Amino acid sequence: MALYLGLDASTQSLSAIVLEVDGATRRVVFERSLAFDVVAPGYGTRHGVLPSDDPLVAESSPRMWAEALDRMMAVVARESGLDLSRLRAVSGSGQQHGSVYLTVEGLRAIAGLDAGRPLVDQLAGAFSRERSPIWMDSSTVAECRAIEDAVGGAAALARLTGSRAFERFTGPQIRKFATRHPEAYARTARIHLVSSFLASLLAGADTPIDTADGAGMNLMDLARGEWAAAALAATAPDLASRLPALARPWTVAGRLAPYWTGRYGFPPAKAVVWSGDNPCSLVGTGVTRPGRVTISLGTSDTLFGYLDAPRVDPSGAGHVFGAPTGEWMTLVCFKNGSLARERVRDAHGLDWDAFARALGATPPGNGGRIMLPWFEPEITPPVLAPGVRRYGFDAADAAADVRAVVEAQMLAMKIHSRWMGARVDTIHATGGASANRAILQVMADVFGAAAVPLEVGNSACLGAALRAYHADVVSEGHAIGWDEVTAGFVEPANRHRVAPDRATSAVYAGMERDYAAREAEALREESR
Ligand code: XUL
Repeated sequence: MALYLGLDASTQSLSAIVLEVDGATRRVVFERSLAFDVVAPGYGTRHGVLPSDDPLVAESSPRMWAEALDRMMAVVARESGLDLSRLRAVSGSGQQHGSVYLTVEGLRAIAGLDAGRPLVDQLAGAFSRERSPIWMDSSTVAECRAIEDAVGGAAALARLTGSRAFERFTGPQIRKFATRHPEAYARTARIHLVSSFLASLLAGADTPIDTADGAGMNLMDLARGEWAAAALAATAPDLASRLPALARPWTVAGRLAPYWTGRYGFPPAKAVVWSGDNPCSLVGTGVTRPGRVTISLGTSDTLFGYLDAPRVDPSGAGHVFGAPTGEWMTLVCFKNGSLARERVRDAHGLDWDAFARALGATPPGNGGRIMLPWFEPEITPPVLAPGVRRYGFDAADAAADVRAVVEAQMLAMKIHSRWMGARVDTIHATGGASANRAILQVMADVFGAAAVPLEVGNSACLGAALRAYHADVVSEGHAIGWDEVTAGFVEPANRHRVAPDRATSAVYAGMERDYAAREAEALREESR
């Protein structure tokens, strides 16, 4: 019986899932989550993000991520009760786009970790930048334009890398760092993604970026899976020498380093390259062929699907990333996801049950009341000056507010995913809020498609563990299809399936036009 460990470094927490695979017997045997704010309060993050005076800046601490990884490995070793000698491979999932800046000393420290001392104590002088920019950052508008101009425009950059320049993508963030802090950039020996940084700590070596997460940088040639020289030149001087190699998502980068075997008794299991949380979620929700779409309701809300060719979004709103299967995936990301739902819940002193009851007590369509839920700067559509707009009601009306935020999120997802051209009959729903049936009903009605939650809630972490399993089998020289990899793990919880209501879907079809019109009007005002 083999064990596989998947880790997930998301915005707010570090999670672990261990799978047991024995022929057709497959089950999750361990699951745990550690919230950064709770287990590492000394770093001062709120919901995993460091405080900042500038609302456009969002950063976190790479040191905190390393400490949380160390804590989680201790928990898996000491509290899971599993016979870890059966652990064959480990992989992981990281919040996308965020970057980690290492010095030469940092690379040396990673290669020589001492099992006798805590990991984080060995990272003194390891970073040329103590605060890592993360996906919630929108402070690089000027850098985005400069990069697009240098490669021949937004459409040219999208054709090359899969996306026009986006503020949170790694390339624009690197450009900002290199131009504003040239001395610190000069001291930077390696720039990793969150995923490849944590993978490097596990392997005790400088580990490649996988081509799925690499596509979220505005730096990779999407079709070839190689660094795109024109994009690198448009971003920062001598960037090629500062980036790790790119590798296919099932690459075994090495073995768990002596730090993990010596300190916690792990076996030298295969250390598989990590990937981004959305690519991992693609696998963890079983969307490994066309015709299925996932909506993930996490810190960000994302909608994604599988693609068998690298077609890009002509409207410029969406992205195309690599998929862990070696093909591609489409994605649209909304920053005002769970934090917006929580803001409304908290503003009215509700818990999630009361939130669901408020949804149930209000009519679909909300009697024409509409909200644009831009509590934070928004990614889709791009909104830099946050501000919630309410039409036909005010913030004091709790029930209307609850329905308005959920309807707005679902309508925006429907409108901004049209370019994917996906015929949706079933939506696989994942993330914390997918357990809320009232929210799933709005999703089903807006899309006119059934919404089904999955048995395992943390699909990114599950996907990471499944990728460890896949890489282990492939590295032994055996072929294995993705349906076989995911069988028994990504089953939709059909007893919780929510069917769309035809009459309600008709109400939302009309409302879609009104919502799009309100959104367009607000964007015009913002650009004035
Ligand atoms: C995707 C994105 C977010 C982060 C969240 O493009 O920015 O979904 O990956 O962790």
